[in-house]
Amino acid sequence: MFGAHLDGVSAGPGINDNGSGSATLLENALVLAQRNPTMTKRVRFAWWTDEEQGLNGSDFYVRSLSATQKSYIKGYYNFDMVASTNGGYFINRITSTTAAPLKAYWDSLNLQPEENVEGQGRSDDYSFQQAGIPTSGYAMGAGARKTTAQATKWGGTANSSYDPCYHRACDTTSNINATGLNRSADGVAYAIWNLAVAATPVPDDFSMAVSPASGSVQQGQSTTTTVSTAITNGSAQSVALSATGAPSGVTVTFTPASVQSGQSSTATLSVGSTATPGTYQITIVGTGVVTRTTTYTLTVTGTGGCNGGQLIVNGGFENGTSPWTGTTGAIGSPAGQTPHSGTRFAWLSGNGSSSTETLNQTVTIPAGCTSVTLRYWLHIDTAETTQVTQYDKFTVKVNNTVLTTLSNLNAAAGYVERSLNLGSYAGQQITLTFTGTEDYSLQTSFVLDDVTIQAG
Ligand SMILES: [Ca+2]
Ligand SMILES: [Ca+2]
Repeated sequence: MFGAHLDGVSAGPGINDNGSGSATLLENALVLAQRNPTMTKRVRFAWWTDEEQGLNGSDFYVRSLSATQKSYIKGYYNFDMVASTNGGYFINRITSTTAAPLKAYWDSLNLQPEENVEGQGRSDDYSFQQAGIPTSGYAMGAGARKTTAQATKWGGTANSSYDPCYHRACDTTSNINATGLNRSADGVAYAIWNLAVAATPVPDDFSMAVSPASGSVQQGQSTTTTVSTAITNGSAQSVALSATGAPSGVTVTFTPASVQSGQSSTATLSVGSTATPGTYQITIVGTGVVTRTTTYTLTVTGTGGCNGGQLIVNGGFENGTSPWTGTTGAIGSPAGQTPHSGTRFAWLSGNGSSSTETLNQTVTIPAGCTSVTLRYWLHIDTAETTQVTQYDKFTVKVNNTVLTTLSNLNAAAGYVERSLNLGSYAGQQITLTFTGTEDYSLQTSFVLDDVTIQAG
């Protein structure tokens, strides 16, 4: 955030005509300005009251800021007395980093600026300085007298005040140094541009959202949702809408089919009678100059009223260990085994000594679902050499009833997807348990990943 304090003068933009000086730096910035500039910092202009009475306006403002708000202000720039008729070119804290762009601009005009000694602690930058905020600014001088050396360098009258009408009745709109004001205004524009505008413009862009973001639809029915777009940079663009990820039997149509970014469309999701119950992530795609997406979660329910979907949480073991219970230390990404997908998995057994390790998760199978399928990917390797005896075992249990038993006899390279029909548990809360049990020697590893229960 920057501040501007104009004292005794009224500064217009005036950033094109640079008087007698070279405008190379500013003209470069203005060329960029015609190319859709992207602000990278916020700029706030402020005009302060009561400066002469003790910096009252700026002091009140700075005191009203919290420590956090003060920390947001990366630089405060003061512009006070910037059109003095016998003036010089002064910069507050001229060697500071904050002053650098102001100095660079006046240097480009070969103005040989000097430190603003006369103005130190006397204007509104002082309020910010006292709060630890970096400050700088331009000034052309007030009641102090121009030296002979300064008159030689800048012109004007030596041994006369920078502003002969300072705090006098003759300080009217006639008492303005238009050239100095112009150079100051140009330097302000140059500094703000260089501090707050991206070097490379960011192209037009937009975001997308959908409301509601999810819905449950019975086979043979349909629902609608509103797809909204918002301009996030630059100007509006034409956005064509489409959808991907809809399962067989589900169609998504948009009314209208394309919008100008900033406008909305209605998406209709029609679920045919042949659509498979379950939960699907449908990606709504907006294609313009750039492509943006948002996601709608559609749950297809059977005509029997099943409110199905995928029921296992963290079945890929990618998000910590919750809600799995039991030997949760088996979950991770240790060396020696690889995931089926992602980076993590569950490695039951593999100790080569007598042990039992389990992982449990409790889920509720919705009532009315006719299709309930447990799927999991399992890799088994073993140091056992027998072709006939199950020394080390892996079981899948529901509520302590063993539904599947595998063992060292099922060892094979890579993962194998296995499934179980849990349709008989519809309407029940069940605890699913995977167990690895080893005998006293020769390890067998049961490596589990991507567990799902799809109910529909
Ligand atoms: Ca995984
Ligand atoms: Ca063994």
